[in-house]
Amino acid sequence: TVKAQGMEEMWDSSASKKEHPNIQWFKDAKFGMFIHWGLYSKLAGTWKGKNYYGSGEWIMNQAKIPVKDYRKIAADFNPVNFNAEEWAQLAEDAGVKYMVITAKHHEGFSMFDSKVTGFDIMDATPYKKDPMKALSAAMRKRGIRFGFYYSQFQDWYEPNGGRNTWDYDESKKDYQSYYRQKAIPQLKELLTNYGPLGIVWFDTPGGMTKEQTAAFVKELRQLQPNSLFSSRVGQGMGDYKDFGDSEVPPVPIEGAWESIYTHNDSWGYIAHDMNFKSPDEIIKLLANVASKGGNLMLNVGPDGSGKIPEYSVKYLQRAGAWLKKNGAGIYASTAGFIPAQPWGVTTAKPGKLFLHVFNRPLNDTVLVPGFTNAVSNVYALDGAVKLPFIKKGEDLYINMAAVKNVRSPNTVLVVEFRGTP
Ligand code: FHN
Repeated sequence: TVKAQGMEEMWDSSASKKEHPNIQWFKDAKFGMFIHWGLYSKLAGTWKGKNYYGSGEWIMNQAKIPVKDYRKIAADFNPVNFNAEEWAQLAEDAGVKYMVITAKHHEGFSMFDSKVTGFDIMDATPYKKDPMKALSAAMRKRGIRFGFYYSQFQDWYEPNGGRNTWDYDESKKDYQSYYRQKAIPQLKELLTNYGPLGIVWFDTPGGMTKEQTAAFVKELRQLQPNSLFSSRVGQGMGDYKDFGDSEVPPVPIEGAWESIYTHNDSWGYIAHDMNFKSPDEIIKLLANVASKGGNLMLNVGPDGSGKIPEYSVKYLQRAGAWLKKNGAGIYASTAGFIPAQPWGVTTAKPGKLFLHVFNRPLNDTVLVPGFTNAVSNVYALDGAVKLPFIKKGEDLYINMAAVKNVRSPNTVLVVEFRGTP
């Protein structure tokens, strides 16, 4: 494995950096659900009859919608189909171990009950309920960690928030006053009113020096020392590394980290985006990320009524069904010590190497080269089917003909061995 460097300039991967004492659950989790949900979900990728594509949550910026028009969307935002139990049940069925949802994205709208602003779901919409209260409770009930995404710098609604250049003059902004008056008090609300949070997921840092970021982190940490902060808090801080959007590192990486992916092409709901990753693609992506030692956090974008797109529901459930049988090769695993092969990738646990066979060899013979340890047993995880093997020097040959399910997107074979690799 190598240290994460150069992948995201701000991340401090020095060995001297102490790990967060509560990091182990995150390292073991492997699979998380990301949710982008806000006023943009109601626009669904369309503004004044024009269709936008790519990132639904960026529509205010793409269409340069003035704040005075954007705020009106809230008056019609009424997600009556939102059902916290259904969302939490989907998370459980999908087999994710954590969920992170947008409390406030760049648009500046608060999807929670905030006393700091009137531009929140309680005050500005007919819905007048706090969906985050219900969701955090439903997740806790199921023992799945819950966390908030919070756009700490970009806030296109506020005159002093980052990056709205169509209403405000960026050079005249006082970012510090925005941090003092909105971001910090809101983060305090989130860290106080929703029980223990697994993660606070920051995004697109800006407007703070290293010293200011350190003070910001320190102040917030006091409220929930057990909660993990993502690396996008900026300035090399945070408890684990997030790679760029839709990025998997090419080689195994040490330490706690996460790859983040959209399910279709957008984070926020776009009605005309039907490019959903199939269950097979999700299963392979998850194994690929795990084989490098990281977590996959996969996003879904509910619509403005509060419904998660049916393809996200169906496909995540199918991925979850695979995980029920094959999760031992994913959860709590570490990067595989055998690099990617023509047939697939590997993950590991003490005394076990998991072969994730994506491309079943036509002769049913899986070659694992460079395997130095003595092998005691080989079997397919699903059904515990024992498989014959031979070792020729450091080449391990496994015959998987006895595995009958030829359609599986990822057949996991377990190699039990003696000693340390
Ligand atoms: O600009 C955002 C984007 O809308 C989305 O939230 C992603 C998710 O990782 N983060 C930012 C871009 O990196």
